[in-house]
Amino acid sequence: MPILSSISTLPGAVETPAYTPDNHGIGIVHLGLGAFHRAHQAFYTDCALAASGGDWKILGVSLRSTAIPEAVNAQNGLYTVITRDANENQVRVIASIDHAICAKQAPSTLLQEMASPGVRIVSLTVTENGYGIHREHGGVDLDNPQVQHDLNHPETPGGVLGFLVGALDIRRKAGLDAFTILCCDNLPDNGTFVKNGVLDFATRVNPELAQWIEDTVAFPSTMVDRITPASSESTRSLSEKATGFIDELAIETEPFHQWVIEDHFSNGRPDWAAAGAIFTDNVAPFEEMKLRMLNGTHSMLAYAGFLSGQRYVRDVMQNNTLSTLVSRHMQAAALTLSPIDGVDYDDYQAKLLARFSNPCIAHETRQIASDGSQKLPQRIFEPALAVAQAATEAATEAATEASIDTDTNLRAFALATGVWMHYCRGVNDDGVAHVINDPIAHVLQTAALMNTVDEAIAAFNAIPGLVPPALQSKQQWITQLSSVLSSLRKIGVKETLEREVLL
Ligand code: CS2
Repeated sequence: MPILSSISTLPGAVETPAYTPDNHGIGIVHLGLGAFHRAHQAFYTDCALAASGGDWKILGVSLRSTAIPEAVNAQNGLYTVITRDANENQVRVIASIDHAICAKQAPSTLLQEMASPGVRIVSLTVTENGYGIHREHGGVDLDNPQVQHDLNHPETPGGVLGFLVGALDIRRKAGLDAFTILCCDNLPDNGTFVKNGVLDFATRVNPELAQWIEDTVAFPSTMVDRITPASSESTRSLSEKATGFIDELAIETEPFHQWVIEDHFSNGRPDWAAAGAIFTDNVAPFEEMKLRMLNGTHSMLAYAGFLSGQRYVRDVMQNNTLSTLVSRHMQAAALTLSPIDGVDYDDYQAKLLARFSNPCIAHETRQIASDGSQKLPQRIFEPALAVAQAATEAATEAATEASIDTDTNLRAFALATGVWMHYCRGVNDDGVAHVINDPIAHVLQTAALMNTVDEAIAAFNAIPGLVPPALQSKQQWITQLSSVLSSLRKIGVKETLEREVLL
C-alpha cells in the first residue's frame, strides 16, 4: 500500500482540504508535534486556510523525536483526522502542516526558520512539564539541565526558552518584527506563565533584548480542548481502510473541539474563528472552568480508574461507583468557579459526561495519569484551596453549617489527591507494579511509601512547589485527606470508592 502524500487520489468519502496547499506559505512555527496539535491547532488552521486563505501554514517542530518529522515530510505534511462517536466516523485529510523538523538534530536551522520574516506566530504544545519554567517563582528553572545548557550555548539551544529567546534575538538584530508566542498547554494564565519565563531567560542573556521582548511580543492566553488519545495500530488501520493509504500520522479524536483565545497578537493571525475559535479579552474564567471541571476530573478518574483495573475512560464511565464520583467531582469543581456570561455549568458538566462516555474513544487512564506533579496543582489543589478559603471567610457567619459544607466540598479534592498518592506507591492493591511517569517519580514514590499516613502527607507537603502552603495549613483539608488515605491503605481502593459514594 502506498504512503499518503497527495490529496488528488483520495476516495470521495474522505474530506479533503478546500484550498490548494501549495498556494500558501508558512506563517506559524509550532513546537510540539504530537497528536493533540494535529487534532487541534492544525485542524483550526486548516479550516482558516479554507475560509480566508493567507500564508499561515505551519512548520511543525519535534523537540526530540525524529520519527514524527520524518513521517510528516514523507507524507508532504498530510495526515488523516478520524472524528469518532457512536453515530459515525468522519475522515478528513489535513494539509495545514507544511513540513517538519527535529529541533535536536538541527537547532541552528530551526532558529533561522523561526527568524524568517514570514513567521508571525510561534505556538506551543510541549506539555506542562516542557517549559523549563519554575512553577513556584515563575522564572527559569536553573536546576533544569536543558535551561543550563541553553543559557551557556545560545546558538544551539535544545529547550523551549532557548529557541524562543534565540530566535527573537536574531529578529531584533535583523530589524524584523517580533512574533506572537501562543501557549496551548493546559496551564492557568498560560500566556503570562510563558511570558515570565521568556523575560527571565532573556534578561540573563541581555537585558536590552528582554526590554524589546516586553515591548513588542504578545503572549495571548488560551484555553484549548479536544480529547485526543495517543494513536494506536487500530487508528492507523482505520485510516488505511478509509483512505487506501498508509498514514503514520493518523489520529482519532472526538467531534467536540474548543479554543478560547485572548485577542492580542503582535503581528496578525489566521481566521481561526472560521472553525469556531472564540476570541475574548479574558480567557482566565474559561481556563479555570476547563482545568477544574474537565482536567481535574480526568486526573481523579485516571488514578481511581487505573487502580481499579479500568483501562479506558469510557470503561470508568460504565462503572456506577466511579461514574458517580466523576459527577460528584465535577459538581465540587463547578462550585469553585465564578460565573461566565453565556455559560451554564450544569450544561457544561452534562456535555463533559457524554464526552467521557464516548464509546469510540480509547483514552487510557494510564496516559492521563502521567505527570501528576505537574498537573495536580492547577487541577486539584487550587480549587481545594478556593473551597478552604471560602470556608474561612464564611466561618465567622454560620460556623457549623459552613464547616459541614466545606467538608463535603473538600472531600472530592481530598479523594482525588488520595488516589494519586496511593497510585504513587507504584503498586496496586494486588501488589502488581506500575511505572510512575513523572519528572519527580522517585520523590513521589518515596513519599507515598512512608510508614504512616501522617508521614506520607508531610512528605508530599515538603515537596517544593507542589501543595500550596496555604492549603497545607488548613486543618479541614488535612483531616479529609488523611481520612481518604487511611481508608485506601486499610480497606483498599475498591471498597474505599464504594464507601465514598455512600457518604
Ligand atoms: C488530559 C488532557 O492527559 C490529560 O491530562 O486531562 O490531555 C485532556 O484530554 C485534554 O486537555 C482535553 O482537551
